Amino acid sequence: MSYRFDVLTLFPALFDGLRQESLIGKALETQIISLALHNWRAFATDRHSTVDDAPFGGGAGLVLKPDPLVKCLRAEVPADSRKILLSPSGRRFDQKLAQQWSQLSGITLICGRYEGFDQRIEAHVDEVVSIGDFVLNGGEVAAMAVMEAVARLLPGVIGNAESLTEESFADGLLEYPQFTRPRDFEGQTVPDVLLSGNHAAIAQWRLEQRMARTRAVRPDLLREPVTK
Ligand code: 6GU
Repeated sequence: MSYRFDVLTLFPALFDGLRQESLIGKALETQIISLALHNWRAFATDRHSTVDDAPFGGGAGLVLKPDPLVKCLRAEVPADSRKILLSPSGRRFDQKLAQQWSQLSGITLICGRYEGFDQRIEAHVDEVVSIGDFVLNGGEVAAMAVMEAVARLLPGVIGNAESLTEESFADGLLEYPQFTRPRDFEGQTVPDVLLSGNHAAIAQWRLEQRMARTRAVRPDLLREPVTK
């Protein structure tokens, strides 16, 4: 059984590149995942296929109307799929959520555009999620980020399963620095310990590097409970 991604978007062509290239493209090809794109404009009922309208109470911009979007959800998305609304006002997406969602049979990602959603749409989703403290014009790029974070945790998507447990965030620390040939790149040399063949010393050095890097760049992670 494929892990099923459903994506509601007014701009399905934005997903063309992702479907053909990348880890997602490969996982689609091997049918580890499937991707169903739904343009809910098809569920608008007026002559101009309107999906947005002016906000009650006034203000700038347009708000996504609830009816075509909710109709699309009901008609085209499996009832048991976890429905996630992508919005800068949502709870922050993280590795722990990616882990949890990778255990499901699939998720539905709903991409907003314009200035926001009619609040009543929230009653029809399970979760509202943001990918960070910045504003995108729409949820599409956020949906792609979530898809990639989830898909790479599925069995068979990443060749080397060990790289999943060793990488940043798997245990709440950033990754250690990596080096490959040449040993001397324009005067920058590889740390001696990595050439020593002493595996215990290498493991110790890498752990120290991870802690130092996390303390310097992301001290907030050291105060968070371990995400496993
Ligand atoms: Cl999920 N959507 C939008 N429009 N902007 C965002 C975001 C999502 N996450 C961070 N910024």
